[in-house]
Amino acid sequence: RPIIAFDSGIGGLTVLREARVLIPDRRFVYIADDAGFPYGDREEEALKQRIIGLFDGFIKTYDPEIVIIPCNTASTLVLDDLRKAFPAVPFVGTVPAIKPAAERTSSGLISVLATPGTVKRAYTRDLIQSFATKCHVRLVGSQTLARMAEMHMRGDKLDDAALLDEIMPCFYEKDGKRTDIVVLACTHYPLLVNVFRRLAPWPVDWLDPAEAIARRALSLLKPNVDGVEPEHGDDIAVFTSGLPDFPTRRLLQGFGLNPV
Ligand code: DGN
Repeated sequence: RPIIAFDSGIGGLTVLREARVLIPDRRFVYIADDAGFPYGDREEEALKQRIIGLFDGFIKTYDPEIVIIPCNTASTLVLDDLRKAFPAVPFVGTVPAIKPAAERTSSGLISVLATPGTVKRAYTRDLIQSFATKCHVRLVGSQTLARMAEMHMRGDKLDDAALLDEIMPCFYEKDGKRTDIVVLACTHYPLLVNVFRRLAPWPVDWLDPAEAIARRALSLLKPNVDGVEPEHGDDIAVFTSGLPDFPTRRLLQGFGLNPV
């Protein structure tokens, strides 16, 4: 039984690459709902129904051992509903790493860089209330960064000034202290992290949850009793919901993955 990983585009690959390292003995099915991309500012109820409807088909078709949702915008919206709708399947979500950031910060000033959807979710506010009341947390929603990440992976030249505009609100000072952690709360953003580092007005810890998500997924798997490892090149099947000429397909091919 495979592991499904699901995102609106290629951002989930930042988690998938960690998961494949930690879990080499399983088959992965990566599904990109690129026909629905970007999820960032979609109306909540419609997006919820879309994702639950898609999963109805995925669960029947693949009978996955577990499902990873390497997408903050989807996880903060439908994780609970998916668990209720498919109680037999363990779901591993990806939600803003506010708790680890609150544990790690020295200045007490944290930023969460996400999509507008993730920023406005009750789920995100609850995380702050539960784990970060002693810190100052600034939520920064970007409408364009996920798309910029996809363009960057396609080889398009990035507009440094436009990108800096998007990340700049993450950097603030208070009582002589500065932001020291920026949570990458959209799985597309680690694809741009080297550029973020280059443009940042001062160094911060860019917190990428990918490895933690992969560990969580590993902890939920049953031992692979037959010890059969997938053949290299056969361990990932990739599906996209868009038309064959959708850019996501070319992007995935750029990663050496063949969309079906
Ligand atoms: N990669 C997704 C996330 O982590 O929120 C969302 C990207 C998008 O659809 N805007």
